[in-house]
Amino acid sequence: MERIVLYQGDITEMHVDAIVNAANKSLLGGGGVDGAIHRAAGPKLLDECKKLDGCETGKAKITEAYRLACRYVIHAVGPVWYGGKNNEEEMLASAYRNSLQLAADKKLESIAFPNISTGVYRFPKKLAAEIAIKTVRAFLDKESSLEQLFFCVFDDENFEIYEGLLS
Ligand code: AR6
Repeated sequence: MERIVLYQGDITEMHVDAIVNAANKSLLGGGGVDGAIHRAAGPKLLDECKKLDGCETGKAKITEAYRLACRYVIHAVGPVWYGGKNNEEEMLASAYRNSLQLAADKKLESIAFPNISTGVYRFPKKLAAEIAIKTVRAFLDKESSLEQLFFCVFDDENFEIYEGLLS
């Protein structure tokens, strides 16, 4: 079984233990994949998020998934791209790593990531994909409960990039 799988589609429909949300520091919702996740999960997700007191860039927090098909939502805060000299690369790697650590702490077996920071936050897509793949491979190489990791891409550009890098 392939441990890292490329999937194109809507992350809110994925039947995995946890989906990752590309959230912002407030954890109170927004547009893009964050908006889609909150819409699909229903208002109880926001109620739980309000109790979390936000989240720093590069970190992540976990909640229940309510009406979603998955069991948990891991809200990761990626960096806004300001040109690359503000520690953006390390912050993006850190967002992936901390999400994976939360999943491993709960002994989850499957997880799906969107392309964190590559939408509204303008992180260059190819560089973001290289960082994402390198970071998750390093994590999965350690002992981890995770048996399957999905890169859930939405747009064709990210699909092409991931297809090229993963093959
Ligand atoms: N399923 C999977 N991927 C999606 C979906 C979906 N339903 N919808 C969009 N994407 P973005 P960011 C992809 O902008 O750049 C929010 O307002 C999209 O094509 O959602 O990390 C938050 O509240 C892109 O490749 O997240 C923050 O304020 C990727 O998800 C801010 O945006 C990420 O795009 C975070 O910005």
